[in-house]
Amino acid sequence: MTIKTHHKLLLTGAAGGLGTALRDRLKPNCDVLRLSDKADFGPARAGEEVMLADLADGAAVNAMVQGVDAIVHLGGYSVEGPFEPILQANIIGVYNLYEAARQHGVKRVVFASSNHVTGFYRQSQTLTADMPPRPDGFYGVSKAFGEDLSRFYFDRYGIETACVRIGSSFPEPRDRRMLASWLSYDDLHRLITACLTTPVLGHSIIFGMSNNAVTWWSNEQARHVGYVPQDTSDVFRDAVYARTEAPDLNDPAVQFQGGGFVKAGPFSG
Ligand code: NAI
Ligand code: 15L
Repeated sequence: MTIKTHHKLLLTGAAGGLGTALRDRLKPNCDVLRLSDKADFGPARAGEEVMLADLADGAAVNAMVQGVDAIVHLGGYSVEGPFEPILQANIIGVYNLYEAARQHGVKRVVFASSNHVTGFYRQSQTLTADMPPRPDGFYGVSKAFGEDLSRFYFDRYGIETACVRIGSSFPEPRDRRMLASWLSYDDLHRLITACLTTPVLGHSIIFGMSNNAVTWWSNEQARHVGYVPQDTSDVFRDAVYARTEAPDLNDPAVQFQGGGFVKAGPFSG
């Protein structure tokens, strides 16, 4: 299967954890990989361009998007926290990105949404993509906004988006919760590749998880994307159980899918 379907691909959030993991993995997906972040991460390597931009700066985002064929949008405030920086990066930032995409005719986006859009569902529930959001904080609300905004830009302007509700994408699951939510870096790349290459993407919500035995999510409604995970958290299960305490079933972080995010804050004044 050829995965090079785009000439120039933009990766935002390139200085972050997932951006760093995807930088080399995404090279075969394109001729030129344009990398962006607000933080400096050094010079471009072969086959790359670097354009620093703050997502809250509309003019900078417009320049960042000009000339690319598709966007993998990872940039943003990535945890629960105070509203103001989340507003700037994840709400104004995603608006700036879609406005730039519209103006420059970019037709496909992979948007890093989050499991925290639905963090206030219980760990005993299995979710499908058509269930209503139940965000577990300002961060989850901001990702739900990104999902809604991208749906509007699809319905109105035909910009296709995969909203990937990433679970927990780290080298290994860090705790028992992540045995359900874990997404390996290689599976994340497989998922993004599927979103970039599938002939018709539409506006799709996809749960970003590996092939874990314990799961809270169903991707039955995203079969057209053709994502087939190859990794599983199961190989880490014994080690995670050995180094972690038995869960307190009265703890909201254990009851709800969002884990500790459901009890973070308050962050106001
Ligand atoms: P990260 O925090 O390591 O990276 C985010 C990057 O975005 C950083 O390099 C940061 O400098 C950049 N950024 C923040 N505000 C910005 C702004 N205003 N303008 C430009 N760049 C800005 O996060 P990570 O783990 O790499 O996540 C990447 C994306 O995936 C984020 O959008 C996050 O919300 C999402 N995600 C990640 C999950 C994970 O398990 N790693 C789970 C669910 C969602
Ligand atoms: C997220 O959305 C965060 O970006 C990441 O750092 C993890 O906290 C992840 O969710 C998770 O729920 O484990």
